Amino acid sequence: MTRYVKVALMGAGYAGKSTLIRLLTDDVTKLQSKYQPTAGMDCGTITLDDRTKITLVEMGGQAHFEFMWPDFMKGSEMIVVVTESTPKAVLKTRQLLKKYEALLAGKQVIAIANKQDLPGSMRPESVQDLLGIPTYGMIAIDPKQRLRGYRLIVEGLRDMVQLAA
Ligand SMILES: Nc1nc2c(ncn2[C@@H]2O[C@H](COP(=O)(O)OP(=O)(O)O)[C@@H](O)[C@H]2O)c(=O)[nH]1
Ligand SMILES: [Mg+2]
Repeated sequence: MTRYVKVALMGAGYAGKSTLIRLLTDDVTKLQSKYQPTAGMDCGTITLDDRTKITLVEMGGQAHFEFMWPDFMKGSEMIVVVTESTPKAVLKTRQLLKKYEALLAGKQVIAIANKQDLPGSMRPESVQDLLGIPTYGMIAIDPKQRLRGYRLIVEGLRDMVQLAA
């Protein structure tokens, strides 16, 4: 029987969650550059082995979807907080983390400092200082980052659930 391990992506709209899901889960070679806000949710699946699949679920970023976040978080083994790497976006992300602190407690939580290709981006270490959780830089529109992104998720999950090597 296939086991599904759920990973929830949270973060403000426009952070790059849908792009990250496409980067990690599809066969797409061309990553869409025109922004389409996610209505409700986006999701994709990574097949880890013949018994385990990872489902990446995006929690819709717009405020009117926030009411669904607690449910998404409860059922997830891991939460990936995606943020743009501008100081303003990072501070907003910090507020989100504070707001949902209680629901995140005891879960594997990492942050992705996305859009590192944009000039003036904060370095992942600086983002980590502000957010207080392990933070990794990312360029979700760059197909070359696919393996690295995949590893971040799989290694993060390894601590939480017993996955086959
Ligand atoms: N320059 C740059 N743009 C990105 C990157 N990741 C995503 N984007 C763009 O940012 C916009 C919002 O991305 P999307 O994945 O829809 O954000 P979401 O609202 O968090 O799901 C889109 O136009 C993406 O192409 C990145 O690493 N670098
Ligand atoms: Mg989206």
